[in-house]
Amino acid sequence: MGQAGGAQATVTTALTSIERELGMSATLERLSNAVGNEACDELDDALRVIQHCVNQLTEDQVWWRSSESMNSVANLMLHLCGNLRQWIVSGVGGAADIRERQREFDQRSSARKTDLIQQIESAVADAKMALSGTPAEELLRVRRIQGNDVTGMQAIFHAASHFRGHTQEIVHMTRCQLGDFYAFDFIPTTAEQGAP
Ligand code: NI
Repeated sequence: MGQAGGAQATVTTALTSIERELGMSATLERLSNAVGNEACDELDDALRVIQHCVNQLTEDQVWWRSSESMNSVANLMLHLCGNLRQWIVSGVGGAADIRERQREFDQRSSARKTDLIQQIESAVADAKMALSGTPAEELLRVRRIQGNDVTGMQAIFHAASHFRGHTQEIVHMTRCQLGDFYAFDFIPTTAEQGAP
């Protein structure tokens, strides 16, 4: 191979490496989009379950608590709004952090179901906006949230699992209050789904 051939080989190697890098960045973009989309789907599904519960409860039952030191379903909804706005809308999306955490637990019977649902729908919508199109480097960048140094990825895992955890608590409180009148969200109908 002469000099020209050597130069050609160098160009080919450089092109291959650029193609590889482009391929890698495309994969990273697909991966970071997938993380954001999965988090959005998880929030949407948990929100749907919360709505399913609240729709079955009366205005009083939404504010019921087993003792003064325990949270009502309404307080948990306000708490989820605060957490989601702090960890995702602010922590990932970059909005100002204006959370006043204690107010989430201190509030008493001043908001109606429709207002509570509207607040949590709005928090989820804003979180989904912050999660859409988050680049891979933002998922890896460390930022400070609620006194914790966390990557964007850790913030998303925290907020999504926190949201789902309290959602299940809301399901439990709804079932405790309604007993046999609770309408299940999911009833398996096929053997594959676990039907008896
Ligand atoms: Ni919590």
